[in-house]
Amino acid sequence: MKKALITGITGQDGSYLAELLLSKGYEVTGMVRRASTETFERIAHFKDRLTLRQADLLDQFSLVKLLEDVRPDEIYNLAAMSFVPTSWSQPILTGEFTALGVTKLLEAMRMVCPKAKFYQASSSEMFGKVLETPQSETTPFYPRSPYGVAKVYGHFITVNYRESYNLFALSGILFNHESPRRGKEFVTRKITDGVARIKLGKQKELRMGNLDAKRDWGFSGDYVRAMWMMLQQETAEDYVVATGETHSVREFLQIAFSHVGLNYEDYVVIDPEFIRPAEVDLLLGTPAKARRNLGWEPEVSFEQLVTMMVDADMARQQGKTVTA
Ligand code: NAP
Ligand code: G4F
Repeated sequence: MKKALITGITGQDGSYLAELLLSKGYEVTGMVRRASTETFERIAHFKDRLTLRQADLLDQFSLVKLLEDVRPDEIYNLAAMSFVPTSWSQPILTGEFTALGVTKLLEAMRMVCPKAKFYQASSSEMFGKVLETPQSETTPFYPRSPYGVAKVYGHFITVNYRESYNLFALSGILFNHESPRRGKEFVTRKITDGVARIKLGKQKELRMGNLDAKRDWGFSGDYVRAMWMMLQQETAEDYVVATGETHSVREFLQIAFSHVGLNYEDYVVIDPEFIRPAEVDLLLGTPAKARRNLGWEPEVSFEQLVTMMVDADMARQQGKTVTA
């Protein structure tokens, strides 16, 4: 039985990845940080099949101890401060978690289990003010937020540990991916939650930022499959994971509201509070390498993603349990 360690298991991707690995027969350990209230909502429906261990990306010794105890075959480093606007209000903490945290975990792996395979959650946010379109594994980075800068550090320290110490360490450069488990502060879930509440008369308007920003949006369930596939290869290489389509926030709004028979223009109010100090205007990735080397394909279309999220939020707002 293979052993996997997932940092960030309580997050969107961690929960889908854990379910995928369990379905493949892995013994899965999730790293969680201590909190006064547990944040296990996304993993509650299969928590009894996991081992959860407390450690923190900020605490080197806790990581070493964790790896000594678990001795994983595969390590998926998904934990990070992942919300771009918070990276402007907490830039130093973002760097500690999202950048230096990667080095701490790589160092622990180098010391304790150098034969393990390591996945780093890199991001299309590293392309920022894009230098070419579509973006691929060879597109230079131009990050536009403290989060993007921290992810560039995490990306290159992973490349460096691979090249310097011959570790099997790689990065997935994942474009935006969403699901009914997405945090409510991200634009897609903010919209689908808002649509459901407006439809049911619980909310009157939806306050938004830049509607012209474009993103290459996919489904988290498809993307965690790509993470696993990368670690099953003979050689460690970095991969872009994207759908190859880009859509604006406005298009997302149109589909989401019209799915419940409403017109977004009647409810959306532009609020300067949600405009960022620097914007990433357009992201569009090419998954050609992932398709060629891994045989990976996304299975959920943009429209299916939007309607799946609206349906899940409608069900939640009506008091139903959603585990999708
Ligand atoms: P998420 O839902 O925000 O989950 C983040 C996870 O990191 C949570 O489990 C959180 O734990 C944990 N975490 C944060 N700081 C930690 C610390 N100091 N020690 C231990 N755990 C910590 O993010 P996601 O959408 O699943 O994304 C997973 C990863 O992929 C992140 O690294 C993100 O930056 C990256 N990424 C995401 C996307 C995307 O579109 N979703 C695209 C590219 C890259 P708590 O529950 O305790 O807060
Ligand atoms: O959903 P978002 O907050 O995601 P963003 O900034 O693209 O970051 C996400 O994707 C990255 C991959 O590229 C990940 F690395 C990162 O961890 C995260 O998962 O915003 C998307 C777009 C932005 O252009 C933003 O300006 O939506 C625009 N937007 C417009 N109104 C809004 C809003 N974003 C949010 N969060 N809230 C709004 O009201």
